Amino acid sequence: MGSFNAPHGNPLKVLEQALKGGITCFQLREKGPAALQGDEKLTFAKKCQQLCKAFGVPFIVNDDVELAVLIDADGVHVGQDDLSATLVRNKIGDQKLLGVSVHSVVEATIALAAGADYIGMGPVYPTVSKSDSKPVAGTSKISEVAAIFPELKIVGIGGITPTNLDIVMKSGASGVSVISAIAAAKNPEEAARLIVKAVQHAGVSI
Ligand code: TZP
Ligand code: MG
Repeated sequence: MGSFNAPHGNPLKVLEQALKGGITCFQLREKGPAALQGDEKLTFAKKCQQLCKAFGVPFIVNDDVELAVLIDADGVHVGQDDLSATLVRNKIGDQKLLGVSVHSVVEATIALAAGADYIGMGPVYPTVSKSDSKPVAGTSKISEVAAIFPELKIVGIGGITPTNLDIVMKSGASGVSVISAIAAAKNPEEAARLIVKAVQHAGVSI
């Protein structure tokens, strides 16, 4: 999430509640017209990082490699239109997590060769959180990539909720990534708890 994704409250409070609810990773996605800039972004990022540290949860920065290196984040996530994954890997070294958004087997192959630790795939369902998102992809590409790279960690994204994630996990995803299902929930802690529970349940029944 970014600071603008929390319609019902303070974004830091929302992050804290999500962490209490059991999220296992956090990605700061501070981009678009409402994004904080400069020092404000830096301060917000550091506060998010501190919260994540307190809960022992990895803190990943979307797109902004300089920021990630500056504050020693746990990782960086890039899309196909951002800095190339190879370049990012060279900049961050081999101790940080590298996530790459992909939409095909070819892109997944390239991401893996560049040293991606995980890939994001979507949008699985329609999303309100990304204005320039690609067409809805469903789960077929996730299944394809998972069949070819069974060890690769795939994270499904886009319109995911506790009630529609089962098929995403059963298609071969290792996890799911959400913005609005938690950040726009009236009770983010409970929303996170429900998602974690649904993911664990889906994992068990594979
Ligand atoms: N990439 C594909 S969909 C998406 C991103 C960043 C947004 C996901 O947000 P939500 O609210 O969980 O649909
Ligand atoms: Mg990006």
